[in-house]
Amino acid sequence: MNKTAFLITVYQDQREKEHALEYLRELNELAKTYGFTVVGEYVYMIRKFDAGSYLGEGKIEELSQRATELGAEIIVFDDEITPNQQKNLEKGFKRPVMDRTELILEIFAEHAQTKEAKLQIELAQVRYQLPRLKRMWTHLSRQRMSGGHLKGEGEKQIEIDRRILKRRIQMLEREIDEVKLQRETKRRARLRSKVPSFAIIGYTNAGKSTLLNALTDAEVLVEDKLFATLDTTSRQFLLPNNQKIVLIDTVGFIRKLPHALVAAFRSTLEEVAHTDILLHLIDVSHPYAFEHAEATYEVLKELKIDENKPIITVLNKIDLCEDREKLTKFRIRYPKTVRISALTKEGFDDLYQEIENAIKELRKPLRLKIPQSQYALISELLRLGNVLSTEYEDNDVVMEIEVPTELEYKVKDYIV
Ligand SMILES: Nc1nc2c(ncn2[C@@H]2O[C@H](COP(=O)(O)OP(=O)(O)OP(=O)(O)O)[C@@H](O)[C@H]2O)c(=O)[nH]1
Ligand SMILES: [Mg+2]
Repeated sequence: MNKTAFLITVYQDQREKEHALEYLRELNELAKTYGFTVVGEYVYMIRKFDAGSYLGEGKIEELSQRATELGAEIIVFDDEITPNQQKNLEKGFKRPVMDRTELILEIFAEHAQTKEAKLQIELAQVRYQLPRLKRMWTHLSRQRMSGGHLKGEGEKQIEIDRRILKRRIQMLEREIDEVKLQRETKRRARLRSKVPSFAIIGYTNAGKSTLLNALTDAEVLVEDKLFATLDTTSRQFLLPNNQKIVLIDTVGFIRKLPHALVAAFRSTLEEVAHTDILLHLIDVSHPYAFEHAEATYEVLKELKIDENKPIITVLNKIDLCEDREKLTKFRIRYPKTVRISALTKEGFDDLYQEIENAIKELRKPLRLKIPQSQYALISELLRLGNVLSTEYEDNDVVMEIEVPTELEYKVKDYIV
């Protein structure tokens, strides 16, 4: 979208100032990614938010003038703004007002490639719009009033629009469920193939796609932009020890990832939940690398991803990071760290080693004694486990088997 934008960030406590500046920098990147030309930025401390208009009338007046001087067509706030505040802000600024959530939604909408991503993003957008219909009515009403229509018509229109949106939501949910089924079939096939799977996760722009490309022939789009990737791409890779693995590149995380998005992208993100091991990529050259890593953990929590899932922490872009002390801090704070550069391929041998180790830990060798009547369990174990030996004793099967961790709970009563 080729428009000029004025960015505004506020904070409530002096100690938050530095973070507010970083948020503004990130908002700037988001705005540029979307194609806005940023003509001005503004950070300031606010004592108390105005429930109705967020900033209060005086401030809106002042900033509105500033926006005019700067030639800004759109106002973008870093914070999430309620539908009512948004309406009042638009009235005060006499310009469209967006918040960070809406901006991220717009970027996602532009970058979506596959049918599934497009459906999911539309669902997120429609859900975002639903409580904001009044706002659209304000835009509409201005045109309509000048056309000499009556006010009541707009109210009726909102009712109709709301019904249309609700129906659209139901339709989208149904379509997404269908795509999800296909995805699950694929996932089951993968599970049967016993190939360990790795999800490359991390903050947006950490270098996830670069890593997938460096290891495989995926040729995923790599860009110095936020949210270059929205669709999951999986590729097989052969480790130096000839072990086959599947690597999955997926959508990047961000601080305060909008809830509407997390909800809508749940089925894509569930891919992450179903992989064996996570490769958490961190751009260590970024001044806020720690905050980014923490934000990633926040999103994992929101996705309810098992805390015990093995994670390899991959410190990326070491070619840009001279700060040894910082790297040491990461090594202390996060599990199993390796340092690499996805660009120069430095450190890849260590990465392979760490991946091989993690796979060894995945399957637990157990000795099990299972009644033969447990057909279903036995056949599942034969299918998914790595059987080392089988013997028959009376009515029991005695197996030495490497059991995938996700099946452990099913066999715990039969361990001998
Ligand atoms: N110097 C350097 N740059 C890198 C490295 N890895 C990735 N990059 C650059 O970082 C930028 C982002 O890389 P991507 O691979 O698109 O990052 P991503 O994590 O997939 O980002 P999203 O898909 O947007 O979430 C690109 O400009 C890459 O060239 C690295 O190890 N060193
Ligand atoms: Mg990417």
